[in-house]
Amino acid sequence: MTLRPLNIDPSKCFIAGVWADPLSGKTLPLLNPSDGSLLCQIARGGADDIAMAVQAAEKALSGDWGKATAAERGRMLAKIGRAVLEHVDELAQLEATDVGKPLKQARADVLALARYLEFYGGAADKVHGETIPYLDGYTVYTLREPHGVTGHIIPWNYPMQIIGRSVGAALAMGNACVLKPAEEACLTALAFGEIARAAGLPDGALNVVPGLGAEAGAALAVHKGVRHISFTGSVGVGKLIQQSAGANVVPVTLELGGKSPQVVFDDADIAAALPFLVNAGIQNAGQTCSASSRILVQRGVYDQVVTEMAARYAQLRAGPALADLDVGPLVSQRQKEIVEGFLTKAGDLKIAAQGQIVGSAPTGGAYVVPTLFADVSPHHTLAQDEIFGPVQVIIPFEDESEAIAIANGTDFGLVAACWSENGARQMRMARALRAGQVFINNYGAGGGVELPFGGTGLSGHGREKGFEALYGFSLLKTVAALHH
Ligand code: TXE
Repeated sequence: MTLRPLNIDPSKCFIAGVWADPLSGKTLPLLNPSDGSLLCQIARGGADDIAMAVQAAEKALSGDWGKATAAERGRMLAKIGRAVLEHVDELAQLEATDVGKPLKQARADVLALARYLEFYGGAADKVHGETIPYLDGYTVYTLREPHGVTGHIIPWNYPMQIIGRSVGAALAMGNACVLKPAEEACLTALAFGEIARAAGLPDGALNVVPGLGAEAGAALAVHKGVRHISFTGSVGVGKLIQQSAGANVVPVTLELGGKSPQVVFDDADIAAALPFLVNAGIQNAGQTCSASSRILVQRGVYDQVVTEMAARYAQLRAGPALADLDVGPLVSQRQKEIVEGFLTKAGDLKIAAQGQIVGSAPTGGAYVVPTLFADVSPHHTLAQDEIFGPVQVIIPFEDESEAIAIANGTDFGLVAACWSENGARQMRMARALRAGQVFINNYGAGGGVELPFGGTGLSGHGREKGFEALYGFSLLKTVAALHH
């Protein structure tokens, strides 16, 4: 792996536009999930580095970045987006290697990052307040102002996409960001800092501090200078972040994963549904917050769907990220152990089909055999808990009301899909499904950056993507002027 074209030094933090040694002098090993080898040492940032990064962000806000007009910020983001595209090959290679995802999926992530920047660049000067009719003698209007310094704690599964949707939106609204990437995959976050700097983003508008969650992450979440926190990750850590933010009374956006169902009715176009049913479960080896890990199928087409999904599973090949197969390794041995723990808990559940790990996959890689279970009870742990691996369960149901009860019968509420050719049923299901987004006869709608995204229940709260993110990353101020 070469870091040279991207000009990054992963053993350092990126603060105020320069590479800074972590103040503790400590580093952490970063491993290649495809073979277990050491990729490089990364900075083990801590509270002192976070404090420096927050200070750099505050300085940017009182300097050029704070003074930039909305149109200037928009142009800046668009320019960074174009710079990202100029580095599409290097970034895709880096993301694939670091996360372990197949190269074509990593490439799609780079394109998504560029698209976020294009979208938020164009939107920056189109978010405005309103005038409000009020008592005689008053002029009342609202302003949308930046929060100030925003903290972004992101996971390892989609670093570039999550940077696009959260840092992109925060910068568009004039905030200055401190980004804490995951210790398992932080290279593209660092590369993005450098690309943005080279494109002209003022120093300190974006700072990247790698490190452990309990150290750098926790320090960012409690820092009093941080005015908004955006977190994507596990439910347990999300609760901690909410507590920290609560102590400082700052808003948080939490995106915490799910157990998202696709509901297939007897009248569905099964041929159209099949690729979505499988891909939504195995993309990024199932390590996707919106992964569809539960497939609910009505009795009339149950056997057909099981047979046809099983046939697709039998063809799935898992192997090294750069071999660009269907499924890569999981991000780490720890993640592999979590998923294998679920496979152990499967007990005597019926395995409908399994893919295979290719012979050339190195033994040190974090590979898990893609596995499809059928006839699963909706109450089984595999049908209730987020697995975050290439594992799906199929659950039969009799009628619409049972489908709704099962679909809504977990603690999560991120995504749900309904497959049916009946228009009235589509509308009923769209309302009945408890989720932040519902897809009818598709899954994910191609991931469009325009579509607000977020959850309910243990899936979190707040919305990223689309214009909603811009509202979330801004402070609404009401001005009431009395002028007799
Ligand atoms: O997440 P963590 P992990 C789920 C998924 C997965 C499980 C564990 O089910 O199996 O979580 O993954 C930082 N204060 N998701 O352990 O720990 C951490 O450094 C502040 C779903 O990797 O939540 C990283 O940057 N920050 C999810 C980020 O939080 C802390 C994506 C996420 O790590 C911290 C990832 C602390 N005390 C996992 N502890 C999704 N929604 O897509 C950790 N962090």
